[in-house]
Amino acid sequence: NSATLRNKEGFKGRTAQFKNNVCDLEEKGFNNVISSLKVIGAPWVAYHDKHFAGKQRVFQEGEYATLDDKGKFSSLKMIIDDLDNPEIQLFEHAYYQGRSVTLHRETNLHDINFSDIASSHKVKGGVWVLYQHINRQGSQLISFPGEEIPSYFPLSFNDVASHVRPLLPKP
Ligand SMILES: [Ca+2]
Repeated sequence: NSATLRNKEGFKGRTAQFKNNVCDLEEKGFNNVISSLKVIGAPWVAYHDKHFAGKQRVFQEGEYATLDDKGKFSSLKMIIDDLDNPEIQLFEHAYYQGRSVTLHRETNLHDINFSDIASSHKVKGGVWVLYQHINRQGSQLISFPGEEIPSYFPLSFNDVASHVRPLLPKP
C-alpha cells in the first residue's frame, strides 16, 4: 500500500512515496503542491488542511495525472478500515433529527427523495463517500466506520449531498 506524489502534473517533478498517514505534508516538503499521484493498494483520502481536516477527496488505486484541486492538499490518510457490511444512516436535520434513510449500497439520493437534504449522519459500517452531485461529481465528504457527524454546517456540506457510495472491498 502506497501513495506516490508529484509536485507537477503528468507524474513530473519532485516525488515522494508514503506508506503511512501524513498529518502535515509541510514536514515532508509537499504542502500545497501535489499535482499528480499514483495509488497502489488501499485507497487514500487527501485533505486541504493539515491533520485530516477541510475539503477532502478520495483516491482509489490508480494513476491520477491531473487533479481538480492540485496544489491544495496538506494531509493524507490511508484507508485501512474494514469495508465489509457498509451501512450509513442519513438524517434530514442536524443532531440526527427529522426524516432519515438507512443505506447499504451506492445510491443516487434523487431516487429516494433525499437529495440536498442531509444534515447529519451515522456510519454503522464501511467507509462512505458523499458527493455534492450525482455520478460521483462535485465536492466530497468521506466518513469512516463508527463515525457520527452531528452537523454538516462546519463542513460546508449542509443540504448538499446528492449521491453516496461505500468503498467496496477488493474481490
Ligand atoms: Ca437538512
